[in-house]
This record gives sequence, structure tokens and C-alpha cells, in this order.
Amino acid sequence: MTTNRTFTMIKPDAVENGYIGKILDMITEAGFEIKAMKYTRLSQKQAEDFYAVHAERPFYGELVSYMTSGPIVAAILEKDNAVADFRTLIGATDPSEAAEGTVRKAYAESKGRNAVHGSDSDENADIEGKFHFAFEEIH
Ligand code: IDP
Ligand code: MG
Repeated sequence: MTTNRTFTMIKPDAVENGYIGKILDMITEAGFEIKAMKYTRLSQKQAEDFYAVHAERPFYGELVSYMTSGPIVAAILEKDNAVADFRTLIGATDPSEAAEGTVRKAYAESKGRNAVHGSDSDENADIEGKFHFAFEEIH
């Protein structure tokens, strides 16, 4: 398993608000290299499966409907210590708790509509990357 990769999505709120370029700029400026990328829209089933771990949480329905509400940018990123460094770059789940200089502080609307996803472990980075990209789409 690769330990220097993470998986991200620029979520529908950030796409809708015109922040794709600004967020990709923050990501590349922070030293992440893009290994795979696509502009796509999650189906109901894809969103349900991707967030299955949250199925019992009260916000699950809201989360699935938000994540299918518009297009996203999905990407696999590479950097030493990618998972932890990317979580630092995006900041806390709730933008009101996110540190200055983080993506969520700058661009998230709320705890639910929080601009970006970042994998929380090497294992999930691998699973989530493969969920969205075929082998030949990763370079
Ligand atoms: P993370 O994205 O920072 O890892 P998680 O706790 O894994 O946060 O939650 C996954 C996603 O579910 C969040 O990014 C956010 O979009 C949504 N979410 C989490 N907590 C809430 C909540 O309390 N209300 C609404 N949506 C939430
Ligand atoms: Mg999470």
C-alpha cells in the first residue's frame, strides 16, 4: 500500500462558489503533486457508498444529498506524509474551528458544506482513490 498518497474531493459548495482554481493552487503550493484528477458528479449510490461509515449519523441524509447536489473535483495527491499533511492543510471539519491559512477556513460555508474532503488514513486513502480511479487513470 502506498503511504505517500491521499485522496481529495473539492465538494459541490466550493465548485459552485468558483473556488476550484484557488483550492488547487493552495494544494499545489503546499507541495502536493496531482496523480489523478477528474471533474465529475457523484450518483446517489456512489455518495451513499463513499460515506457508508457515517450511515448511522444524523447528518447522513443531508450529507448524501449535498454531495450529489452538483459536480465535484476528485483527485489523488502525492507528497511525503500526504494524509496527515493534507488534513493539516484543509483544517477542522467545522470552518469556524479551522486554523487560519487552511482551505476550510478560507472557502468552507459550514460544517456540512465544508469545501473539501481529505482521507483520514493511508488505508482509506487507498480505498477512496481506487473507488474513483482506475489503474490507468493514475499517473
Ligand atoms: P471530515 O470531512 O473532516 O473527515 P467527518 O467527521 O469524516 O469529517 O464527516 C464527513 C463529512 O460529513 C464532513 O466533511 C461534512 O461534510 C459532513 N458532516 C460532518 N459532521 C457534520 C454535521 O454535524 N452536520 C452536517 N454535516 C456534517
Ligand atoms: Mg472523515
